[in-house]
Amino acid sequence: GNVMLLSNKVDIILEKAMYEEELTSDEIKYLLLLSEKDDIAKMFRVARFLRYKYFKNKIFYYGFLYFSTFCRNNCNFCLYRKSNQIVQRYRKDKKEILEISEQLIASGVHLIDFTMGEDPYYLLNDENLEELMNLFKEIKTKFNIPLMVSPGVVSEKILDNFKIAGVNWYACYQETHNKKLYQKLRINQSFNERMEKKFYAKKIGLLIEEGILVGVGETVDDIINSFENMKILDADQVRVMSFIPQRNTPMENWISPQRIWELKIIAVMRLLFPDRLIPASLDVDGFSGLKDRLAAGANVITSIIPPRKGLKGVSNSELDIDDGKRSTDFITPFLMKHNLCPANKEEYEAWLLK
Ligand code: SAM
Ligand code: MD0
Repeated sequence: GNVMLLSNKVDIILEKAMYEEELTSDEIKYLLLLSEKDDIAKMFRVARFLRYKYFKNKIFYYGFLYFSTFCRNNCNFCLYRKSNQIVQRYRKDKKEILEISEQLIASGVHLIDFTMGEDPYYLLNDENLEELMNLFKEIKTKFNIPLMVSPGVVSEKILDNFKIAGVNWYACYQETHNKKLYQKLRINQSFNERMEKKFYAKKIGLLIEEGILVGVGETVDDIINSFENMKILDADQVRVMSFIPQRNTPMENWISPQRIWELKIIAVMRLLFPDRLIPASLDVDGFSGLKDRLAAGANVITSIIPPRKGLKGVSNSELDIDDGKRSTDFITPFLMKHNLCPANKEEYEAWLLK
């Protein structure tokens, strides 16, 4: 009975989590360090229980439109870092962006994430930037769809303009909240500025997504520190992604971390942020990585990309894209098989207004 059950430390902590009582850092650490299969399975069950409490069996779909892969930065982990001369880059024009958006929307995504490298074409030219803002406005009025932008670090004025254009979300991942580690990953980029832009975005009424990259030399305490920062930011969507080594970059010979680490972090995020959005990204392990991430408590499928449009992913620039395995047609039957289903438009939009 209960007495037996609660004699286990893991059960005591998970019961607290289930009732949404605040966990101490030691308890969070204990969960992150779980190594017994049964214990981890129990944690995933509680994560799914909390997901069900807030979202029932409804999953959200995010289209991913990486419209420019040009970047002025030199992130050590990224394929698209400026110094990588061997990568073929593209910048989609207005017509292509509109067409792809329309196709994504018709396929049933709840949101489109417009992502770019820190492309000087937009960031250093007011006219081009204005055209981009107009494009977002046009997409908003034409299709009435929630929008996310992932443009990197931009000025407050640009964030204001995104808000005016009707953009809902600003995504900008810190990768780590350990300043020393951050400096090794995001070479010559200000830690504080990146954080401050998220606080500013939140202040002007944008929803924000914060995220961490794992397998890059972080400690368990770094992860706990990131959770604390996500709390302080009051992030609406929180994510973790396993690092994928990229050819011709300083970290190309690193070994990608074991996926159980990312999965445990997804589950702990669900316990700590039960009512927030947590992605299962198709970008890390493609379609085959979806099942485990959903089982760990994720509730948004991100990186849905239409095939054969010349679009790329970030961490897995090609995996599952052109054969259509990152499309809703392919994913929905799989969800149904696992007693989950795509939410409808109204359900997603109701969450945004909560
Ligand atoms: N350029 C913008 C920025 O840096 O914020 C937006 C897009 S950036 C390419 C999106 C995210 O992809 C990064 O913040 C990082 O978390 C993730 N990412 C990039 N390279 C990765 C890799 N090799 N493995 C896993 N995730 C990666
Ligand atoms: C994803 N590949 O959702 C995308 C990307 C950027 N906002 C998102 C990392 O997995």
